[in-house]
Amino acid sequence: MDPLLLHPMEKNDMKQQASKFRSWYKTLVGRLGGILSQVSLERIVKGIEKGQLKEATDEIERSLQRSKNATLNVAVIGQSGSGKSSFINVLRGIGHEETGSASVGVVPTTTKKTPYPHPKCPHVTFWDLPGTGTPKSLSNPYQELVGDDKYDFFIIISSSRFSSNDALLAQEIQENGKKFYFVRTKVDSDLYNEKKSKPRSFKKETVLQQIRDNCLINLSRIVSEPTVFLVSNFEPKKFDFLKLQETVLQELPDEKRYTSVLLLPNLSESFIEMKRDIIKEKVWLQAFKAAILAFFPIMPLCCVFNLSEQEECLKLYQGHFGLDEDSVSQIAQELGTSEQEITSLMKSTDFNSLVEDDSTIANVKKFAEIIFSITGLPQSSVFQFYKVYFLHLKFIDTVAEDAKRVLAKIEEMK
Ligand SMILES: Nc1nc2c(ncn2[C@@H]2O[C@H](COP(=O)(O)OP(=O)(O)OP(=O)(O)O)[C@@H](O)[C@H]2O)c(=O)[nH]1
Ligand SMILES: [Mg+2]
Repeated sequence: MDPLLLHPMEKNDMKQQASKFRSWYKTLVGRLGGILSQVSLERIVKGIEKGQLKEATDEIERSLQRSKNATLNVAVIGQSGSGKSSFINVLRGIGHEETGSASVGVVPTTTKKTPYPHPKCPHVTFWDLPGTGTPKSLSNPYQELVGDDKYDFFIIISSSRFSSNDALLAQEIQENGKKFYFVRTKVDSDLYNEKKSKPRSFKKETVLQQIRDNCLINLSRIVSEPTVFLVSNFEPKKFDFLKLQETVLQELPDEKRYTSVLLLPNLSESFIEMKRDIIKEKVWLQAFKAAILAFFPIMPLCCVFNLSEQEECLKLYQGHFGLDEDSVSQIAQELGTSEQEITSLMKSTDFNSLVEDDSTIANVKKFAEIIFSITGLPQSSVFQFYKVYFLHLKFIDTVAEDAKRVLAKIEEMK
């Protein structure tokens, strides 16, 4: 049973309620982890166990605020021309020729440390650092470029054989107690070149393995369990791009995960699922907090159902899944089709039918009746509260399914 039905009237039952909360929370959290850190989860469980519900809800609020305000600074560093700026553009979902993109070129291009905030979230910044290994490059790139300590982690970009510069950077980052991910770019052109030069013996997997092994052998002299991600900045759906993003998300501090998941491009069904999981988790935590507080006499379960507010929320979810008006028009343009063709795949464009959906209303009635029978809280406010809660779950599911259909269409048409 959904612990939104938890009620502190049954004081002797609070241990059971706390364990219900813990197991329910585990079912909400995707395989990458969720919004609550282990420490916060334990504090909330303890609060419920002891009947100190205000402490539990305060902890939920603190976690939600931390995840909302989290900043992320990622430094991208490596040999000149290795594809750092191109890589940053891919992460920001910006074409190399678009306004605001990082400049990309065949000659040394990035000459000073440049911050590139994510267009959808200014709290997340990618730092494009000038390339190493050119006549103008610095003698000790780490000390001179990195200097301060503001970065959450580094991405070392390399586009050819593992070099002494790559080794130096990896070592310096490691010695400074920072995390790095090693990314080998341009594997598309390696495959092309190998196929051209050895058409009879060419095997894609063998070439990729050779590249991977070369990096791994060299990195293993610096870190104990090295990982290498092979990517092409021209084909981010292929090779290890998705794996890299998943790995980073898994290893990020919990409070930074929510924002980072929302910024994932809709490159795969699994990314769409990750977004769905974490947005639902946030909605549930907010509802859980409100439901508990409602048992305090001074805090009624006040929730006014306002249609235009709900419509705004639906738009917000569409934005999280890359289906806002601007994104739809960009997708249509890229596919050489009309916006109408894309919106015809989206059920979330029909706000009214989502609001009037029978299954949502049935769920609302069921929950509201149970709560009323336990607490005697005014039925109308309980009804409104659950209506907003279930409607948001419906919005999120519908937009996520829309995103999958649009993704399939993009794949079909490309
Ligand atoms: N084939 C291929 N070319 C790439 C890839 N990534 C970047 N390039 C090309 O490599 C060249 C250099 O890319 P940049 O992104 O400017 O490299 P950079 O590391 O930022 O270079 P500097 O700013 O000079 O240090 C450009 O011509 C890009 O189009 C890739 O994954 N595959
Ligand atoms: Mg550059």
